[in-house]
Amino acid sequence: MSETPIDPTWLAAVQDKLKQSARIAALTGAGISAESGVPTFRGADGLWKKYRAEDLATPEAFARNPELVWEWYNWRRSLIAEKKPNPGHLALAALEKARPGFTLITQNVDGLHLSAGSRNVLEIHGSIWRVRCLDCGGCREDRTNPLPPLPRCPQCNGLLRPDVVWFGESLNPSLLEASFQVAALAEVMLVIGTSAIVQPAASLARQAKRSGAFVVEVNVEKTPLSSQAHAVLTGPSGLILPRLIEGLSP
Ligand code: BJW
Ligand code: ZN
Repeated sequence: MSETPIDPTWLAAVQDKLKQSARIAALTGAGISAESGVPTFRGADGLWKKYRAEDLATPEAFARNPELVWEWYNWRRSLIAEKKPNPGHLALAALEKARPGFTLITQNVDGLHLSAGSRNVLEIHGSIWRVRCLDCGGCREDRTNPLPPLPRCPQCNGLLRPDVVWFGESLNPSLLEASFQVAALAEVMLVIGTSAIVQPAASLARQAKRSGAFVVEVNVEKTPLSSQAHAVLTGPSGLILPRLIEGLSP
């Protein structure tokens, strides 16, 4: 883990902004769960270094070889099942308690924000803990581990798929619309642990900035968003987020 000290001037500036603001939004990515031990997608140890997205995270891949895709999701489900929220997740749950106008938009499918106690959460890439029937469209939570190699719908016996958003698929339109609205109304937008390259999620920060939000990036590395953000806090979110909410009262 990086030992880079958090820039005290920026830290104080962002703490002040949070104290003054009622409508706060956050967009999180895989980086916030990295300190819980959940692998990210890009970067040296990222999933896309070992696995090809084209083989595992597209509707075409699932149509070609659903067993292979389910094998990968069963492995990820077993890995995530053992993981716990880290201080970054917990800080965002505490921020929601202090600011009821706080909305959390997450690209993560691991469910760790909900485990941490966050309630106002938009899971725009779905959840690895839900399954959806290809035939009847029925969708439900199922934490069975592992699921059978080709799990079937209890209602109609259709093939089930993970209820996540793969490349080339549209996001749920009402969740997406709600997310852009949250971004447009936010006074402060925290963008945490995302490489900010996957669309349309990456556009949410730009939308927030266009609408006048103070945009804060929290990441261990620079991203395409860094030059656009008003403040860039470089370091692990599990260290930075608890500091950001220090002294924040309802
Ligand atoms: C830390 C840290 C610590 C580490 N503390 N930080 C060309 C141009 C533009 C767009 C496209 C294009 N070609 C195709 C597209 C569209 C495509 C897209 O954006 N592709 C890009 C790769 C270019 N998007 C889509 O297909 C989306 N649908 C769509 O657009 O529909 C309309 C359409 C269709 C077809 C064509 C055109 C339009 C759907 C995207 C679905 C993404 N799905 C996945 C898998 C979800 C299911 C699953 O998990 O199994 O979502 S892919 C993966 O990427 C996952 C993530 O949610 C998403 C974003 O990744 P994230 O969260 O940012 O993680 P990383 O790993 O990239 O970054 C981690 C970050 O954390 C890094 O910055 C680290 O530094 C940092 N970090 N440790 C703080 N401790
Ligand atoms: Zn069904």
